[in-house]
Amino acid sequence: MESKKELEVKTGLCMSCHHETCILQFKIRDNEIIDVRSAPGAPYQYVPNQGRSCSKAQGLKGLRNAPGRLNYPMKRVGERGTNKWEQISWDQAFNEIADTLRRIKETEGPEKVACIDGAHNEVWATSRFFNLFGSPNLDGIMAKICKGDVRIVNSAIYGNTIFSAYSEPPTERCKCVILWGAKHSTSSPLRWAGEKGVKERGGKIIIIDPRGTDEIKFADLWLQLRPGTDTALGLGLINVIINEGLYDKEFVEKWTFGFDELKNRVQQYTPSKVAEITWVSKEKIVEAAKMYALNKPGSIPWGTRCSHIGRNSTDVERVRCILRAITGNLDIDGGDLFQSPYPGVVTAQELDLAEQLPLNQMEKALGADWIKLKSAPGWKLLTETRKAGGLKAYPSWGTLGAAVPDIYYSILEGKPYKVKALFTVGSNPILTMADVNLVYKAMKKVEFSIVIDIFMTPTAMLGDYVLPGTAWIENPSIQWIEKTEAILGADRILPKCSDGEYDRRDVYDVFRELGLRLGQDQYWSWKTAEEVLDHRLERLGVTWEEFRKKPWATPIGIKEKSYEKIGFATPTGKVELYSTTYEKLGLDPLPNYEEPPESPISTPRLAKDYPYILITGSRVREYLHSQFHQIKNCRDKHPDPLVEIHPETAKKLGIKEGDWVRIETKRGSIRQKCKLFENIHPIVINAEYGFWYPEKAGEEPTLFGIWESNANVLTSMAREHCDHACGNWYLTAMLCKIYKDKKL
Ligand SMILES: Nc1nc2c(c(=O)[nH]1)N[C@H]1C(S)=C(S)[C@@H](COP(=O)(O)OP(=O)(O)OC[C@H]3O[C@@H](n4cnc5c(=O)[nH]c(N)nc54)[C@H](O)[C@@H]3O)O[C@H]1N2
Ligand SMILES: Nc1nc2c(c(=O)[nH]1)N[C@H]1C(S)=C(S)[C@@H](COP(=O)(O)OP(=O)(O)OC[C@H]3O[C@@H](n4cnc5c(=O)[nH]c(N)nc54)[C@H](O)[C@@H]3O)O[C@H]1N2
Ligand SMILES: [Mo]
Repeated sequence: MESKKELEVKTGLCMSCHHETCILQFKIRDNEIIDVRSAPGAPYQYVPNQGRSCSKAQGLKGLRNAPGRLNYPMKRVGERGTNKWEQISWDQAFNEIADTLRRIKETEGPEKVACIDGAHNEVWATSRFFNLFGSPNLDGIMAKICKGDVRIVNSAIYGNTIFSAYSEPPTERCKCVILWGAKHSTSSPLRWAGEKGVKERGGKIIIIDPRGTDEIKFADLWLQLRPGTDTALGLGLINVIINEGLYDKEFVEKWTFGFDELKNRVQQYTPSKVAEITWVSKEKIVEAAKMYALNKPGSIPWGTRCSHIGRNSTDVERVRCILRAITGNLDIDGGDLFQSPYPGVVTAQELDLAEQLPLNQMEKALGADWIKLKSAPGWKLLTETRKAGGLKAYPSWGTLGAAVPDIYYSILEGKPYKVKALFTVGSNPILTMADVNLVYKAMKKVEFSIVIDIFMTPTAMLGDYVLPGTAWIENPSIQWIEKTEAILGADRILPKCSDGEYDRRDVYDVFRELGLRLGQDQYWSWKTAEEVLDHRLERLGVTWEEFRKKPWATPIGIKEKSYEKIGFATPTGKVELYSTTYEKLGLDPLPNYEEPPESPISTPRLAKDYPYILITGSRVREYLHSQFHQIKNCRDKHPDPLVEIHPETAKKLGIKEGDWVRIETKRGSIRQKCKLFENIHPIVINAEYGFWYPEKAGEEPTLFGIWESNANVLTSMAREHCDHACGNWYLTAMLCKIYKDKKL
């Protein structure tokens, strides 16, 4: 039947990969997206000039009316997890939630309200609310194991964050890229296009990955390391670069602190010792060190996988920081540029009002005693030095927070106090957080639970109030590519509600309404997300209405070597190879290698029963974490969760391609379908993560099949497994066993 409504064409920024910034053109009729492609002429396109877009972008066509979308606020009427709800008005939801929060704040203290935050567009709005409310117990996935840890380590070592932690591809001058725990052909197609360009211009590509992915076809060198041994490898590379005199002497002399101490430390990491630890041959270690040090400028972008290896996670970024600095690749065009504060737009960090959280409340953050770099003690030190260094106050979002494991443990154990109310905003921790058993028990036990999502997820199933959010294509936002001063915008491609149909709200609206009811009136004067954007664009002299019509500003070039003017915003004013900040916090001032919490070496007895090494989380094209599994177009392309197993291993265990395989760790077992894969070490297996079955029953005990194939049944949040500086939990590089599943 021909629709009555006119065809509309809209352009907006895609957020389907978190950090990516493809600009898409949508054709819309009658509030349905009927076509999605890269916007012609836009600076950021999936495959430049071909008009193509990826499977997730295609999946957006079905997002508005997909099965399981939340349309109205709901309040639980049955027991938790029984899937019995009543539809309520937003006013009722806001009033009841605000009353409970007020009571907890007044009788028990604001820190008893906690929040797990995801990667929605308006993360600053949740921070703003919590900072004003007085609770330091806001944290989440992105703040910790997805960039937050990298930002904070960079800040301690450099006083600033490198830019290639974000989605920018390397610039034209780049001659060498190290893809280190990063599979950009899947996770960041934009970056990968730029990285292939480096190769086409005669540059080098080095891959550090236990699996040989599509990227190895382009690689000059592939270091197939044992999972979780990255810090040792990095220290080995530094050893070669220093001992063979391949470092940038002038930069080291003038701009670094602690070179002699570093030199001393890396002496124990000889290529042969590192070869023993990592399984990479010593020849390859030497070759990689030379290739990176001699093909300048070179870039080491961030790769997430190393943030997930548990105790030793953040030292991987520390060795990467040091490598960039001692080779003189820091803040130069073609190397790793710093972000530079651009006065044009009001940043998310300016909006989150970190200064409003009183220090005595900040100090109550759960886990502040053991994640020192990532909580009040580290925040105080870094803020002071950044201010003294002339940079803006340190942003709280992504850099300050509670230890997520402690939020869940606090609910279960009441120590050091009991969290009474828990928000989960734009996150699906039952699928994406480590140790699902723990998260599940805490979500069942917490006194009061509010979930804001766009779908009825397994996590939402355990809420008391479930509030329907707008997806990013239904809410407006800007993203700002700092170094090149490009600003990209994402309009509301579809309305949040229309003609009485649906009643979804932006995350901003929700926290504003709660803020207004809790005495925060003066801080929520912008009535809508659009008014916030007017404010954020004010200094540029454009309104959101004007900006949204051409939602990208042309990049205007690159600025390098900012340190020549302002130095480094660290206590010594230099790149701290030896970190005085770590030292003051009682942490090791130099990076050091620790075995993964579970490995054939650290836990040999466990390895007898669990002889394989499990890695999880390598991205797949059709899904964004736990998202898009209910979107037909994506699910049809990728119907089952897949585990990659080496053919020799599979043969030994009587497993064939397509067989269901049971994967078991000390914490539980799941099943996934075998995909034979040559380019993986025979004792390493790679399990997909984020997989659930939205078509199965939502109520307990099924909970949309979360116990069946969800890799985070296997992972851990035990404190002793978590990173000692930032608290990253343990998602990959652990011991497991595998066997053919008996069930069909
Ligand atoms: N399609 C799609 N794209 C996405 C996402 C998504 O879910 N789907 N998620 C987005 C988000 S939030 C993130 S954080 C990024 C992540 O994207 P990337 O940073 O590219 O990370 P991954 O794809 O998770 O893993 C990269 C590689 O690390 C390897 N690896 C596993 N264990 C180790 C190890 O111990 N050491 C080393 N050196 N390598 C190891 C894996 O084999 C894999 O090839 O992707 C973003 N883009
Ligand atoms: N084992 C293992 N675990 C991992 C990883 C791994 O590699 N291995 N990767 C980790 C990483 S890097 C990341 S970033 C995390 C991701 O962890 P999460 O952020 O929890 O991941 P998502 O599945 O993307 O969940 C987002 C939720 O928000 C909802 N949502 C989407 N858009 C919006 C919106 O605009 N507004 C609102 N209100 N809701 C929205 C979605 O429906 C979905 O339920 O997972 C981490 N967990
Ligand atoms: Mo992430």
